[in-house]
Formats: sequence, C-alpha cells, structure tokens
Amino acid sequence: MAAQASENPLVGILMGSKSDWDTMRNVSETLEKFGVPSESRVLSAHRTPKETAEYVAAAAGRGIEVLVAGAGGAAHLAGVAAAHTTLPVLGVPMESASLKGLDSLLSTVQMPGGIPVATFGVGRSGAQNAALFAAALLARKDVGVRDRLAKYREAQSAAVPERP
Ligand code: RP5
Repeated sequence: MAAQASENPLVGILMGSKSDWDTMRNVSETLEKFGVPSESRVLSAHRTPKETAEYVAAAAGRGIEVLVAGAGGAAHLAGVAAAHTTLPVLGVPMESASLKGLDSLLSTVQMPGGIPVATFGVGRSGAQNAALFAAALLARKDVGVRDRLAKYREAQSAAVPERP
C-alpha cells in the first residue's frame, strides 16, 4: 500500500484490512482531484480494536472533519468508528468473496438508531461517492472545493453523448 498522508488531513480514510486498499484507494484518489487532503489507515475493529478507538477518538482534535470507513464481511468498522466520535462517518461496504458485499452492506447500513453511519454502495462506486460526499460536506465552507465540484458535474454532463 502506497503511503497516503497529507500534512493537515481533513478526511481520515480507514479500512479493516490491507486487502481493502484496492477499493479504498478510490476515496483517496478522488479526494486528491478535489484538492482535499486525506490520510489512509488500516485499522480493524476486531484485529486492532484499541488502535482503532484511539485513532478515531483523536481525529477531531487533529483537525479531521470527516471519516470514511471501508470494511467487508461482518463489517463493523464504520459503526465502531461512529461510536467513538461525533464527526460524520461515511461507510463503504467492501465486495466480499462469499456474499458479494451483501453482508458488508447490511452490516454497515443497519446501525441501530442513535449512532449514524452514512452508508454508500458496495465497492468502487461506493468509495468514489463517499469521497464526493466528503468533498460536498467540506465544500460548505471551502469555496475552492465547491467550485471544483461544480466543474466536475459540468464535465460529467458534457460527457454524455446526445446519441448512442
Ligand atoms: C474485514 O475483513 C476487512 O475489512 C476485509 O474486507 C475483510 C477480509 O480481510 P482480510 O482477511 O483480507 O484481511 O475485516
């Protein structure tokens, strides 16, 4: 996994395993396009529970404004992260080998009332949309990010052909 760290990250990208990086790199790469600094960490809710709790609890104090958490299977990372912070937590379910990500999706999205996780689609498109959503949250007070998001939407519209 390539080192992913900005000096003053605004988004913390967490993943339960190094094997999630191929999907979660889409979060990091999308944020980079919008000029949003981020850092990526492998933190497992069950393999490294103490480190996960410590990282999340310290995140807001370090200037992080949004957390994106990706995990697969019995995917409790986003929920555990949300339990340790009032920062917005965006969940990305990984596509799993056994159930194609349905397990990850349900584990991430079905949080009991009281501790929210904003859950995105399974896999790469979910990772991309989580990054776009994080950028949209930050765009509320960052005009540069807001402009880049508007231009991205314009380019997307312009790329749709009139005829097949
Ligand atoms: C989860 O278990 C991870 O988020 C990953 O998606 C899945 C499998 O992990 P590995 O066995 O590949 O480390 O905790």
